[in-house]
Amino acid sequence: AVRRAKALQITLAIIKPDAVAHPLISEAIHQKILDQQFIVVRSKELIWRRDDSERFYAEHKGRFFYQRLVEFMSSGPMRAYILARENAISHWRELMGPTKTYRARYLSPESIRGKYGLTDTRNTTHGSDSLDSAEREIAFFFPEFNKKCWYEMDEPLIR
Ligand code: RTP
Ligand code: MG
Repeated sequence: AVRRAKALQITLAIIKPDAVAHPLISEAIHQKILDQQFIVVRSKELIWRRDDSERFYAEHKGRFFYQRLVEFMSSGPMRAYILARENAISHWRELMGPTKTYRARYLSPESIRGKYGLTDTRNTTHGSDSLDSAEREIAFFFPEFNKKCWYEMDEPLIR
């Protein structure tokens, strides 16, 4: 059967500074991305300024963890990916496991956060939670990325 490009969904994934700080952990997460048949559409390592962090997490402004989240995410290098796959958004979130480390350890010990999460804030990874947030977050990290162009250009390659 021909696997149509239309079935591919794209999402924004981040390996956060806590995981990038540990080469074996970031490598294991990267390997998981490949093992799970995601197509790595784009990836880059970068360091956020504090105001990048504040803008990206604006929806959490006022929550008790906002300051620590913003500081943590601008504390060192991270790796951002555009990943493509069928059901990329939900599949990546499933692989990450629950946000909170104690939940991840008990409910989903094989998940990325279950294995490597340090705290509820330093929890290894991020993934877009909807089509709208994927679009916004991809544009945030990769403003030059043209989704329509990528789908059209690569369709013959991914059948
Ligand atoms: P994510 O955005 O990373 O996919 O996780 P999520 O939707 O499940 O979690 P969300 O509630 O949106 O929180 C975003 C990020 O804020 C940090 N956080 N720290 N209690 C805490 O200290 C706390 N709660 C959340 C985490 O880094 C979380 O991923
Ligand atoms: Mg979220």
